[in-house]
Amino acid sequence: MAWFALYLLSLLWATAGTSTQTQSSCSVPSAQEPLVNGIQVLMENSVTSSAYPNPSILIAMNLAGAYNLKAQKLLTYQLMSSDNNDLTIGQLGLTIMALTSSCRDPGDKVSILQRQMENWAPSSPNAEASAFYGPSLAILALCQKNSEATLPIAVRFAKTLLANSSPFNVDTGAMATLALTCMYNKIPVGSEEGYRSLFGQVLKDIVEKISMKIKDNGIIGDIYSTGLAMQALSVTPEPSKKEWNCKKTTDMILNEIKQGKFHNPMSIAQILPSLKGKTYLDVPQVTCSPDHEVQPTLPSNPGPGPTSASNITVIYTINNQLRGVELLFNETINVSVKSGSVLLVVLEEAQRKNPMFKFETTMTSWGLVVSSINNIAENVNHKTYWQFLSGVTPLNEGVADYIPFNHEHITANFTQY
Ligand code: B12
Ligand SMILES: *[C@@H]1O[C@H](CO)[C@@H](O)[C@H](O)[C@H]1NC(C)=O
Ligand SMILES: *[C@@H]1O[C@H](CO)[C@@H](O)[C@H](O)[C@H]1NC(C)=O
Ligand SMILES: *[C@@H]1O[C@H](CO)[C@@H](O)[C@H](O)[C@H]1NC(C)=O
Ligand SMILES: *[C@@H]1O[C@H](CO)[C@@H](O)[C@H](O)[C@H]1NC(C)=O
Repeated sequence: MAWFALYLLSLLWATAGTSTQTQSSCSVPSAQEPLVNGIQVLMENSVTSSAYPNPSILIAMNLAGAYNLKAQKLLTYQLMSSDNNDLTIGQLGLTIMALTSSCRDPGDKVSILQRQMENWAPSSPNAEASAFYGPSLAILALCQKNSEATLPIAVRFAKTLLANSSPFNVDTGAMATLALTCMYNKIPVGSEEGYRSLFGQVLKDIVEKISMKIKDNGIIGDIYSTGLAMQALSVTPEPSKKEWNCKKTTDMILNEIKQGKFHNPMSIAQILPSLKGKTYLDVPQVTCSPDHEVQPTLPSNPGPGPTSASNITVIYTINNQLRGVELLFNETINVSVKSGSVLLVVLEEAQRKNPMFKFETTMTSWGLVVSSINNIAENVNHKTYWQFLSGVTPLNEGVADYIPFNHEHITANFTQY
């Protein structure tokens, strides 16, 4: 009997041990640190006076500890002088957090965002999940600046989220978790229990949905949502029933970094905090030490990859079955490009061969978006965009990053989200 009790106790001890262990043994092993430094340097070096001033990059470099102080300064000044009228609520939220992480006063940006969020309502009662991504960023930023004034805004947001039934999106769920966790942690003492139970309930709901997206290999959603999901799962006051093996996820991401999947600076900005044990909730606590440059240990160069001069053929279809009855089209072209070219080169070559394939792009934080093909343009009000597919599977990278293989069938399909 006593033996059995002891056995049970040791079992309990073992499980308790492993659950804390999964959290703490989750940091990047020191042998792999140069790999992480390598992508951080890549991200920081993407900052130039002509590049898109990306607040997510400033947040990531400040959370990680910046190496390139010139880039840090340049980006800080670019963001300080950005015109508030050109920014969406999500971009304002990111810019406020970015300036805060550089120990700068975001000035009137906070009150402007506050006013905009007081008037916020979802575009429709059943808006698509990603419509909550920008508002989550806004609430996260406002929560860090003035949580008490943000309370009514966050309550309305949480209730809308709870009522929404559109398909779940991991990136958005993660950002909403960060925003509502910030609010949850700052509920004023002595206020009604209602706040705690509302935020708690929504957090429980979202975190459960994020856990459902944890794959056997550790990836949460897809590789580009994993960084944000890791942040969410590591801060939430409402852990899910399904256990999360953080080490497995970290190892998988390190592997993907080795495969070169994180070269887009924005993809690095979204994964780096998690690899450094940081989250967006740490932004107000960043300490800005006096300028002294630290040199990172970098990975030994693997040398240039296999360069093959041969060409590949890509089958490229543009399909619009949505807009302008007399404008419907479904055209296919075979394009020959140098092996290893990104998809953008295929689009350029198609356009050169046949004017019907002409296209336009817009610059964003993730790089170039294909905004128009054959005069049919994406439209936020109609929720239309050009979706890119390989066969029938949507691509998980944009045209400037994705590298097609020989005889791949790429389709640009005009569709709705
Ligand atoms: C919302 C959203 C969209 C919306 C954007 C429009 C809108 N009105 O909301 C729509 C549905 C159009 C969209 C399209 C695509 N998206 Co998207 N999108 C997002 C999401 C969930 C949030 C973006 C956001 O609101 N950011 C907040 C605001 C404040 O920041 P912002 O810089 O102003 O945001 C703009 C850019 O993010 C841009 N954008 C959105 N998606 C993409 C994708 C690429 C490749 C580029 C260059 C720009 C871009 O649109 C935003 C609004 O203008 C992110 C998730 C994430 N982790 O970032 C994925 C995300 C950025 N998208 C992604 C992808 C893959 C795509 C598509 C390529 C999918 C496809 N197969 O076609 C297409 C773009 C195709 C094209 N025509 O070039 C990936 C990018 C991964 C990568 N390594 O490149 C992400 C990270 C999702 C993921 N986890 O995989 N997207
Ligand atoms: C468009 O063309 C492709 C390739 O020729 C074909 O497989 C597809 O069925 C067509 N789609 C429509 C809607 O006509
Ligand atoms: C395009 O390539 C496909 C497969 O590689 C081939 O079957 C088709 O005949 C080609 N079409 C043209 C117009 O060259
Ligand atoms: C090879 O691809 C390039 C574009 O990358 C193109 O200009 C050239 O014509 C192609 N060569 C052949 C033989 O098709
Ligand atoms: C292309 O878009 C149309 C219009 O939204 C949609 O009906 C169709 O299913 C899409 N095709 C693919 C392959 O996703």
